[in-house]
This record gives sequence, structure tokens and C-alpha cells, in this order.
Amino acid sequence: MSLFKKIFSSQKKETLDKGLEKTKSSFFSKLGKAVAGKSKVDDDVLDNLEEVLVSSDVGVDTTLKIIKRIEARVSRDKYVGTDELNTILREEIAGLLSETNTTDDIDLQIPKGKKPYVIMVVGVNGVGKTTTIGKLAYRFKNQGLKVVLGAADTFRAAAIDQLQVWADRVDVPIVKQQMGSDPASVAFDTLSSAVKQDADVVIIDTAGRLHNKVNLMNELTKVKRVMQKVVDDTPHEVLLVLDGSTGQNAFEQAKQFTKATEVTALAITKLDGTAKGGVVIGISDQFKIPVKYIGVGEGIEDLQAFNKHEFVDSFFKI
Ligand SMILES: Nc1nc2c(ncn2[C@@H]2O[C@H](COP(=O)(O)OP(=O)(O)OP(=O)(O)O)[C@@H](O)[C@H]2O)c(=O)[nH]1
Ligand SMILES: [Mg+2]
Repeated sequence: MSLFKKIFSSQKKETLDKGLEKTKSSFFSKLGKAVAGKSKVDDDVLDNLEEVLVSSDVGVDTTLKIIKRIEARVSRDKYVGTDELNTILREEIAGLLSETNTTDDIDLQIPKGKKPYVIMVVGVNGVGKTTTIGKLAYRFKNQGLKVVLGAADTFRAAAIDQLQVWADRVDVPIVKQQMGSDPASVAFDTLSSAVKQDADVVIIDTAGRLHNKVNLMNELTKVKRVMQKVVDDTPHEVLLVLDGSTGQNAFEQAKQFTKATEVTALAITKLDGTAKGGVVIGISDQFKIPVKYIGVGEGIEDLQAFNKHEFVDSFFKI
């Protein structure tokens, strides 16, 4: 590894460590209380552990799965000390993440043959779609890819302006129309322009309001259909953005969006400043859609490609 890469990856690790700090400290202080005065993992400890996992937003189903697996180990090995609990938990969580993130690819892979590669970004309002798009554009541009943004959230004028700010910041072209115009038409224009410019990646922003779920989902379907008039197998990715700090609410949103549209990748934002980082584990397990990115701050570089090994390392590093 080059020196530059080493420095860069250690900085990245630091941001991840910092981003997960709140989740970790809350989790381990609860875990400490759960095993206080106990040397052996018994039913009491498992009950307490269950509570710790649920209250850390891992979600009930995933928690039960983890507890069952630990129970099986305890009954097999007869004596399992509470001092081993960290290691066991770490192994089980790493195992769960590997079931969904099956490869070691840690970024959306942009295949050479598909030009433009179209990523449609969806999610309810305020979760961090536009910010994530800006950070992603920066990331792809740094990889030498030509990026075009499409402002298909035409619901609010500010939404278009916000994407414009990111386009300027990253210095990539944006295709937009006026507020209130048809999102599908913006998406169509964006793809046409991207084809003309021979762009590598297109990222489409979409509106996230859910007060009329049926409308929103119909709109997404229409955007998809119209984009297919330009490039027939688009979108290549539907990236669902979830706000990690909303805990169980993020599960609910994932449920609704996956019902309505085929989601291929997840980005979980705002993990900095929240103790609810356990959602990453539960959502990855429950929806079997790979978490591809995590947001650990508001800055342009605060989007990390999700690396399951680093995540677990960082989480269990005391
Ligand atoms: N701390 C932190 N803040 C974030 C992160 N990602 C986004 N935000 C902030 O969350 C707020 C909402 O982000 P937007 O990108 O506007 O969200 P959106 O989904 O596009 O929202 P709408 O356009 O209203 O649907 C902004 O203040 C962002 O700076 C993150 O990873 N960490
Ligand atoms: Mg937005």
C-alpha cells in the first residue's frame, strides 16, 4: 500500500471510529451493565443482552436471531464466560453482515460497458438524499468518472437549488427544469444529455414526501419508465437513503420503499451524532439489500463506502 493510501485509509478509519462513537459507547455501557457480576453466559445474561440489542436499534427480529445463535453456542460449549461475549457477538454480527454484503466490493461498481450508469436515489424527505448525491458525485469524480446530476425532485424550488449548490461545489453538470415540472421529463432530459456528453454516471435526485404514498410510488415508476426510453435497462441502481438517527423509523421506511420499488442498494446517513447505529446491522439483515454507503457527517468527504470488516472492527474496538 502506498504511503498516500495508508494515510488516507487511516483518516477514513478515524472518521468511522468517530462516527460510531455514540453508538458504541451507549452499547458497551449497556452491555457492561448486562453482564455485571456475572462470569458465565446464562439465561439472565442472554435476557439482558436481548434488551441491549433491541434498545440499540438492532431490531427485534435480528436481535432474536443473534440471541438464538449465541444460545446454540452456549449449549454446545457448556461454559461460556462473559469475557468471551464480545468476541462471540463480534463473530455473529460479522456473520450476519456477510450474509447480505456477500462480496468484499465496498463501492458501487460502475461497469465499463454500461454508459451511462444510472443511479436513482430515493427516500423520504430530510433523510439526506441530496447531500448523499453530492458526496457520491465527488467520490465518482475523484475516481475519474464523468458524472451528470438530474434534479428530478421538482416538488420544492429549494430542492433544485440545493442540488445546484452541490453540482457547483463538486463541479459537475446538472440538468434541471423549473419547480413543479414533471420529474420524469427531467430524468429523460438528464439521460439524453448524459448520452450526448458520453458521461459515465448519472445520479437522479427524487422527491421524498410520503404524505401521499401512492402518488410518490407511481411517480418513481413513471420516472423509471421514461428513463428506459433513453437507456433501456435503467436505472441500474435504485439507492434507498435512510436516516440512521431515526432508528426504527428507518426500518419502516425500508419496508415501504422495498414494497413499492426494487431497491438495489442502501445508504444509511447521519450515523455521526446518534446512538442508533445498530440499525445498520438490523436493516442489512432484515432486507437483504447491501448497505453500500454510510453518512458520517455533513461534509463532502463524509460518505464512506460501507466495509463490513471495518465496520465491525470499529464497533468492537474498545
Ligand atoms: N450529521 C449528518 N448530517 C447529514 C448527513 N447526511 C445529510 N445530513 C444533513 O441532513 C439534512 C437533510 O439533508 P438533505 O440532503 O437535504 O436531505 P433530502 O433527503 O435531500 O431532503 P429533501 O430534499 O427535503 O427530501 C441536511 O442538513 C444535511 O446536511 C450525515 O451523514 N450526517
Ligand atoms: Mg433533497
